[in-house]
Formats: sequence, structure tokens, C-alpha cells
Amino acid sequence: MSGILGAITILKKTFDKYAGEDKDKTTLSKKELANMLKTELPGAGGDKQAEVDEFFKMLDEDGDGLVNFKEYIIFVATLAMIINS
Ligand SMILES: [Ca+2]
Ligand SMILES: [Ca+2]
Repeated sequence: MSGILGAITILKKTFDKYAGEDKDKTTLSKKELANMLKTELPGAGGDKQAEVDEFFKMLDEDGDGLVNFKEYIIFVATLAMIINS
């Protein structure tokens, strides 16, 4: 698989990998998000707790304390725009 569908598959797999670290496999907890940032985006600020808090607040649009797949995709799309600007 290549192109957009391949990219989406990778994004979904990446989400599932980190979201599945605890019992709730459909959302990212703050701890899971920190692990994802540290591994997938080294240097982006996943090392310091304050920066993880900041990231989490940015991602958790509905404020329920968890990052669901939709919120994650919005984050990835935002990241794509930042990288291309
Ligand atoms: Ca989870
Ligand atoms: Ca949320």
C-alpha cells in the first residue's frame, strides 16, 4: 500500500500502538501521549512534564482528559500544515 491510504494506515497503526498500552485501547491517556511524543517526535517536547501537559491540552479538544482518534488526526493534520508552512 502506498500514497494516502498507506499513510492513513500507518497513522492508525501508530495510534493503536500507543493507545493500546492501557485498558482503554480507543484513546490516548496523558502517559500514552508522552510515550508517543518521546518515540515518534523526539525533540518535540515530550521529555518535560510541562510540555507534555501543553501538548495534551492542545490535543484534547473536548476536554475529557483523553485523546481520541479524531483529536489525534486533527493534531497530525495541524503538524502537517506546520511542517509545510
Ligand atoms: Ca489508552
Ligand atoms: Ca478528548
